[in-house]
Amino acid sequence: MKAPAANGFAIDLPGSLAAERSGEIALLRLARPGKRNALDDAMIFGIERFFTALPEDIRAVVLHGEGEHFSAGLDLSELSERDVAAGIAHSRSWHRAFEAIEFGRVPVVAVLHGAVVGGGLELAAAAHVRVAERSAYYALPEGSRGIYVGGGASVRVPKLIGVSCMMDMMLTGRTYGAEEGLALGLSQYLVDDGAGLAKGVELAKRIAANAPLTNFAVMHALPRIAEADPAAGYLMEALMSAIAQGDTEAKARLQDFLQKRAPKVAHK
Ligand code: 1HE
Repeated sequence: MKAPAANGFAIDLPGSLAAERSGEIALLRLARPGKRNALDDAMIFGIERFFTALPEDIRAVVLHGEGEHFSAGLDLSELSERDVAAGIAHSRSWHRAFEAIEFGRVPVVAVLHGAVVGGGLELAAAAHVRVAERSAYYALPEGSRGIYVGGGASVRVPKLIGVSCMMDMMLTGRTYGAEEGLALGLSQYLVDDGAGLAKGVELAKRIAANAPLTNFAVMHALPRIAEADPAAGYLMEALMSAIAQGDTEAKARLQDFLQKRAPKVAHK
């Protein structure tokens, strides 16, 4: 189904995904509450299409879920028919979709509530900033379902909480609540129930106000530098830094500060 033109997106999305525009911000909603936003193939391919075909004027995205839960993860009803080769292809399709988020064109803020489990946590982990409502809880129940993560969790989740915490979640079925998730690094923000979307949009607007080249560097250079050997990392940082400061937008912003037109840095 094509998203209605009134939304400003000419991207084919299934009925289980809903896109909206708020100025320079795009909102993508998991809209399958009857199945607790379980992620089926149509949603995964829709997510990939959405993030690869975002209009040029969109500068940040907010990803959120409809109903009581962010996402119950993989649609388990699709699992039983797959053989090994199809299983590999399926996992790779999730990798492509979530790469389109993590290494896409603009930063993504995920707003989490209720169950953020299995593939739902893998999806959230591909975003750049996570806001959790108090109802959010995190789990990797793949162990108890007799399967293994396939949407990038082995790579992304240890970067947030470490290998040992992820092992514990998968081996023992341990869950974490929203406050624990904040302390561990699963989310960067914790807000009251019902306040997540407004906070997500507020953060996305701040992100959209950055120079695009800075956002590019944070999304694409920072994670690679952090994984590079230090010598290559320092060199890459120096190059990225020089490229960013050479941009006319950086020069204009620095002049604004020197002419006392720009806000000071304050801690509220
Ligand atoms: C589903 C799914 C699903 C719900 N696939 N249909 N994920 C899990 O192991 C989590 C499984 N889900 C749950 O534990 C619970 O559904 C929730 C805690 C998320 C929500 O509970 P609740 O009481 O609000 O809902 P419900 O009654 O359990 O579910 C409502 C409907 O959604 C029901 O269908 P219905 O036709 O009987 O109404 C459920 O069957 C359906 N539903 N979750 C399919 N996941 C790339 S690899 C990633 C690997 C994984 O993600 S493994 C983790 C899978």
